[in-house]
Amino acid sequence: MAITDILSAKDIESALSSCQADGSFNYKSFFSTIGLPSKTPDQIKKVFAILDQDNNGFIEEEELHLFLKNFSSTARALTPAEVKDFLTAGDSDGDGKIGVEGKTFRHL
Ligand SMILES: [Ca+2]
Ligand SMILES: [Ca+2]
Repeated sequence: MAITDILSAKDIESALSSCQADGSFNYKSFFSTIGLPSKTPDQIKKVFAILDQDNNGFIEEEELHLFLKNFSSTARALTPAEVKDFLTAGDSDGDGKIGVEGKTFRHL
C-alpha cells in the first residue's frame, strides 16, 4: 500500500513544501493540507499503518522523527522539538507513543 493510494500526490507535495525549513512543521496544517480530516476512519487506519513502520500498533518517537519520509524519501527528518510537540499532541494516554486505539490523527 502506497500512501498515494489514499492521499493525493499533489496535496502531499504542497504539504511538504510548506515545512521544508527546520522547525516549520506543524502537524495541524500538515494534516489539513493532505486532506486527512475528510478521510474515512478506515483510510486513516491505513495511513496510520504506513506511518507505523515496524507495525507494532504504535507510532513511536523514532517513527515520528522520520514522519515526513513516509510522504517523500527526499523529505527532511523532523527536529527533536518538532517530534516532541507532535508526540505530546498525539499521545493522549501519556505512554510516550501514539496508539491507533487512542486519539486518531483526525482529531489532532
Ligand atoms: Ca511502531
Ligand atoms: Ca499513547
